[in-house]
Amino acid sequence: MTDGARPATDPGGSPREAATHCPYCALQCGMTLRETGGRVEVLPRDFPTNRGGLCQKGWTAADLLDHPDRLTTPLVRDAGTGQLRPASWAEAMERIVGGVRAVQDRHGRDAVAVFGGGGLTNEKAYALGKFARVALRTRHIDYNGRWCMSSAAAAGNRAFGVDRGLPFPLADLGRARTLLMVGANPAETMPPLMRHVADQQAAGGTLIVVDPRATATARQADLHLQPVPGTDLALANALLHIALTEGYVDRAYVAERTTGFDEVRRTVAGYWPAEVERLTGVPVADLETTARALATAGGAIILTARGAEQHAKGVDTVTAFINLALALGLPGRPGSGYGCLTGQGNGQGGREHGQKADQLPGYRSITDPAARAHVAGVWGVDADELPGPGVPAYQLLDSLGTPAGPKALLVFGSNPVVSAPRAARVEGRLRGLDLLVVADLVRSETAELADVVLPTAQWAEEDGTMTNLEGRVLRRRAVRTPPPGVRTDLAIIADLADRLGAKAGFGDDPAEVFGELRRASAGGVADYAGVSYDRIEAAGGVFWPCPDADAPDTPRLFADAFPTPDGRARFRAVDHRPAAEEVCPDYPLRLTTGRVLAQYQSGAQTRRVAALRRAAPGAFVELHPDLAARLGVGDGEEVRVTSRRGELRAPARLTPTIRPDTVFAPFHWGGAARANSVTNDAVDPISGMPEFKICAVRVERAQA
Ligand SMILES: Nc1nc2c(c(=O)[nH]1)N[C@H]1C(S)=C(S)[C@@H](COP(=O)(O)OP(=O)(O)OC[C@H]3O[C@@H](n4cnc5c(=O)[nH]c(N)nc54)[C@H](O)[C@@H]3O)O[C@H]1N2
Ligand SMILES: Nc1nc2c(c(=O)[nH]1)N[C@H]1C(S)=C(S)[C@@H](COP(=O)(O)OP(=O)(O)OC[C@H]3O[C@@H](n4cnc5c(=O)[nH]c(N)nc54)[C@H](O)[C@@H]3O)O[C@H]1N2
Ligand code: SF4
Ligand SMILES: [Mo]
Repeated sequence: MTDGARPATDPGGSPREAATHCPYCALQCGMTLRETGGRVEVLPRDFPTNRGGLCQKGWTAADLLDHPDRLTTPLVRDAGTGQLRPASWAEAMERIVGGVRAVQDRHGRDAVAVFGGGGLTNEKAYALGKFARVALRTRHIDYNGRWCMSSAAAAGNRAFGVDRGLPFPLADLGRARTLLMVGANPAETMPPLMRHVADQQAAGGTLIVVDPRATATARQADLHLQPVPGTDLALANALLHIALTEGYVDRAYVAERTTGFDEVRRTVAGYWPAEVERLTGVPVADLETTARALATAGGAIILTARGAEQHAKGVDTVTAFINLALALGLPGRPGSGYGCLTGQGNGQGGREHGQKADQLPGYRSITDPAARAHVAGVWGVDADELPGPGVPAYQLLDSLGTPAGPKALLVFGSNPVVSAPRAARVEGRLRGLDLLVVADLVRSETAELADVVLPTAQWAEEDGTMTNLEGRVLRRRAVRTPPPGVRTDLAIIADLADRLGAKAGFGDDPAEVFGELRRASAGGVADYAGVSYDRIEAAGGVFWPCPDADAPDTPRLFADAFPTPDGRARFRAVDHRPAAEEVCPDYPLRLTTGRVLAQYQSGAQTRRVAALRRAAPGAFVELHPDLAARLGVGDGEEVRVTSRRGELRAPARLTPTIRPDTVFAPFHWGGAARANSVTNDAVDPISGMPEFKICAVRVERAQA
């Protein structure tokens, strides 16, 4: 049996239960799966992040297990008909191995690329990174976390010397006297998280939300700042400007625990609140109230999420909020700090163990000779054989099939045809490949383009670990085995490595792979050496770094020092700059994109769940009624949103909750309603994060 899954119950047999976590977002809500007579039921389970709560997506997660759309056999593209047709595993694997060999013989090793996902377990992310480096021996691997966490990760590393989304347990939110959420809408993206916010407000704390839309989260806030998209950096600098003029800066903390404040002080001196009001649209009085609430309430937490981060200046924007937090002496204080809300189920662990272009397990750098030697030792290969760094996700996808770019791509856990920026261009690149392989549960829009599709197991059918938004390593547990014909990702990777003649061993047992991951991560920043399945089970999760099986784990970072060479956090002066694409007479409006409660990401999974489809049946374009009146658009009428890259069509949804100069579209749908046909592929120069959250568009009635 593969993957440590337990045998399925006999129909009518006694129920089998597994204590596990939701397959979707980084909150990783606790749930119990109960299988009775072949049917799997989701029951909420009390866990410190969700406290017994689940959102609609979690409640319905088991609906995909026996769904008619589920893939249960490999598919290969038929040379005659050009269509995907069922095939045996042997045929599918031979087709892949033959294709990989042909491409590499002709164009070299780097001509094959791998694209991973932040939903993969730690074991799978680790195996995939190892597979690229030692089985394919290509430098080209990156993953969808680049769309998600890369800007906050880069800013965190730069300032603190470590990238753990929340450097404290989520429950600390309940203790924050002031909570500032910038570009985060957890009421829709992580609903049970709002229980901690409710605690915070019930204890007399203040919630301040920064969002161009009055979201469900913003409506719960004591103060909502509604800036022009793409102006958060200036807003943060203005808050620090006010903190300086009002004498709120924690001088002792700055002197003892940080470096580089002088330059930041000089820079923010130029951010006069009145000027920043003109740029952001946020009144000076609200800026002052916010600065005061952060500085004088006796503790504050500042959180960013994708609204602030998915910009071509996302790293600097996060840095501006970190500067503010440091100046107020927040990081490392109980009930205070800066954190970023990680998005995908294993968004945190997925960025630690080697599926990132420049990274080896344990958050090690692939260019560091000592890191290469350590990991090569664990893998039993020569360090000189390991490739160097690849390129970030968009650069990789945009190079596919071009003369210098890879000619083959293997995708595990992403649906870039819907979720990549400037998606029509990416789709074209994928179509130009010699070989596209997609491992998925369903025929996603990306699988539809593949030469080979491999059916993979779902969360309820596999064991492993996930690292949630708090940096807490959790156990995913199988309640049943995969259906006949379906293999786990680990088994697929191991089989491919074997067929490709890899020197290093690849196992399909998650516990064994985790044991190897522990050794590979030992001594790294994200050190898992002291984490074991047993310890996770006994403690209900283990916070990394955890180098020692006999020593405590690390729920809170930075109490005494930062993991930088001198132990101090680093300020860095950053300046506002305009979005990569500004509005102009031809494209006079700003488009921003994001999420709705009942759909997840590219929608490949959740669009197939009937209850979620009923709750959120299709795309829409949010318009302010004043803007709609000017455009002559009625509620529900189809509109066309056009940018320099393409267009999307969807019904207008009129709401006074959005700024009149901005329109919003969710990105969960493909086809004519695909938001990413319109978005800009400008990327942050440091992180490679695309500018999903702002581009210039024109909106008109589709039937005009
Ligand atoms: N229902 C649901 N939940 C999810 C997901 C999902 O797809 N669906 N995905 C998961 C993942 S991977 C992620 S990354 C998280 C994302 O979680 P969030 O970051 O909370 O989600 P988004 O909707 O992308 O963006 C949040 C808000 O940013 C605002 N925004 C847009 N532009 C700007 C701007 O320039 N400045 C500011 N301050 N705000 C702006 C939007 O109006 C939006 O309300 O959600 C996770 N949870
Ligand atoms: N316009 C716009 N675009 C965005 C964003 C935005 O805010 N606006 N947000 C970006 C962000 S933050 C993210 S995270 C990305 C996400 O976008 P994607 O990377 O497309 O994420 P998913 O839709 O979760 O894709 C996961 C795919 O893998 C499959 N899958 C699920 N679990 C597994 C598994 O264990 N193994 C394998 N092999 N397959 C599996 C699913 O069925 C699905 O087809 O989208 C980004 N795109
Ligand atoms: S909030 Fe996230 S982890 Fe919790 S049930 Fe919903 S999707 Fe699942
Ligand atoms: Mo994400």
